[in-house]
Amino acid sequence: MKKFARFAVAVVALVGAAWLSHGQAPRERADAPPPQTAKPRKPQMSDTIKANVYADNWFMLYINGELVAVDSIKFIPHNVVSVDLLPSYPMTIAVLAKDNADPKTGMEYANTNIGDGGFILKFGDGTVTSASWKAKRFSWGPVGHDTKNPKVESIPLPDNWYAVDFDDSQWSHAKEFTEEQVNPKQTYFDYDFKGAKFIWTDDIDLDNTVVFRTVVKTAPDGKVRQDFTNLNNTVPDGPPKKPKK
Ligand SMILES: [Ca+2]
Ligand SMILES: [Ca+2]
Repeated sequence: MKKFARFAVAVVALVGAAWLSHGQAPRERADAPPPQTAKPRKPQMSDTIKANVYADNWFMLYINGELVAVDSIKFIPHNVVSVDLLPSYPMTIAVLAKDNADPKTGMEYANTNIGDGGFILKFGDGTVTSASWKAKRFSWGPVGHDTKNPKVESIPLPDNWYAVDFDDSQWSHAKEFTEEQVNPKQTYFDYDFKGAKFIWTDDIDLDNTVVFRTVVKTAPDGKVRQDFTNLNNTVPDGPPKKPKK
């Protein structure tokens, strides 16, 4: 009986070892071929994401150091700019936003009114504006709400404010504002901004030129997307070349 028990244990061990070996995923086995890398291909529109942007009153948008959108209307009517983007992560987003303001008085409508700003953005990958973004003002006025003797203060915009490696670590975070505070026009409601927050620097009335920056490390919606950044360094899915004779 003892002999049979030892035999049974040995058989179970052998079968178990064989099963374990068989059950291993092929790429985990030493003799398996390396996993195939994705073949370079040309990007298609299905690889892009939609960017919806609304600014009171104007913006320019840089992604990874490249200019990708400029608001085509400086002042009114307030418009939504909707463009296609080919995303690449990490994604550095930098925005120059301006409230409509006379550069000498900080006011609008023939220097009779202090206008307010506001900026909101949503990308098809789930990227949205929020207080997690960095923000800094570069021009503000009329200082102290003094409309009788209006003065504007400004600091120069750094040359590389939109660059990926620009250091914004000392900047404050953006402040979120409600829809009621910004009071966007109807066109805003015709586009998808769900989950995005209106942002500006601290004073939505007096701060007239501001810069926002953020880095989106991975796609917020979790979708894995091919990176086409170095497309010009490869020959994507072209027909095989004829061998030279
Ligand atoms: Ca203003
Ligand atoms: Ca405005």
